[in-house]
Amino acid sequence: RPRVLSGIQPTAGSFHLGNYLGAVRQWVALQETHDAFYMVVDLHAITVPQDPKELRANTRLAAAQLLAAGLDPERCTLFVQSHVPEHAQLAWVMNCLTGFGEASRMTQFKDKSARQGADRASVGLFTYPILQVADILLYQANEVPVGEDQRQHIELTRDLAERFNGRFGPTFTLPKPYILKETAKIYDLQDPSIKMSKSASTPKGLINLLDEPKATAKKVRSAVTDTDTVIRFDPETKPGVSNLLSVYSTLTGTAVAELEQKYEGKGYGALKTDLAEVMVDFATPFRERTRSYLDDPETLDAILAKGAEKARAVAAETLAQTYARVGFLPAK
Ligand code: AQP
Repeated sequence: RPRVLSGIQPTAGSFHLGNYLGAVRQWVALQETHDAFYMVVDLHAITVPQDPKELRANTRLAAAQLLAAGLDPERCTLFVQSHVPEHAQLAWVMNCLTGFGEASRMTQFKDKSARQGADRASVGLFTYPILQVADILLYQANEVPVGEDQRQHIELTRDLAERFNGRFGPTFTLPKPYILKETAKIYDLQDPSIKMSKSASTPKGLINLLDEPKATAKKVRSAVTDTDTVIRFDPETKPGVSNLLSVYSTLTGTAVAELEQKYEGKGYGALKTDLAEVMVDFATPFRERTRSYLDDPETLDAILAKGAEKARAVAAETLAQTYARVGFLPAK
């Protein structure tokens, strides 16, 4: 079975619709066909200031949401990144292989540091794509299911893997991004020119899966569309409506063309009211399942402990091989 690896940050508490449709939904499907490793990336979460108590709680919350979304610990390896120390260890080696200019070209860093103020951005934020390189290479992943915003980091991963392999001998598998066109980028409901994001979206533009259903329905009903009234999928000229159609189509498994037909001659109001209902029908059981996993932290922690053990077995082997290739003297 080919291997997949991906991660999600525990930073914000609730997953948002972009995280779910862009990434987590694919994770659930891929555990059936792939040897799948999924993690809550708490090391990435400290690239911005964090509250320790919240980080701990949010790490469990992220794991609970992944299980609620349908990850099955019998079918995949689910773990917390900091439970596998090899991530930070391999990241150091990768840091030393990356050019300063190369790292400076990462658009995610540019966006995030601009939002924080360049002086306040940490070196960790600057090097986080390189930690991500280590995350992927440690597991010799063939594919990485992510949203479009992560494509550049997968390219960096391939570049560094090739560089390492060229310099020290074949060591790492070159991974490919696994990005589904329809859900590669879910847009902000109030500003469909930007991606839905925990840090850049306004509360009204962002759908958190754990929000109150009433609040979710209201956000969908007040989504920005356009002055036209025609319901047609055309991301160029009708980004707001097209975003709603993508979400609707994916959550219900209905083709976009079918939705266009269904809403022909009806206004945006009808589309939004129905989509609000679809969203609530999806989010309500998701919230309940998340809650039930959180109510039993012992079971949750045991799942994560078992996952970390499985992950470490793979990670330790890759790290040992890397250290040997680099020329570190083995500890006796
Ligand atoms: N709007 C989106 N559309 C499609 N996919 C998305 N992802 C995030 N936003 C969208 C994908 O979700 C996965 C996990 O996200 P993460 O929180 O760990 O990473 P992130 O990029 O930091 O998420 P945000 O909300 O976009 O955070 P900020 O605001 O900090 O940039 C990833 O696979 C990501 O592609």
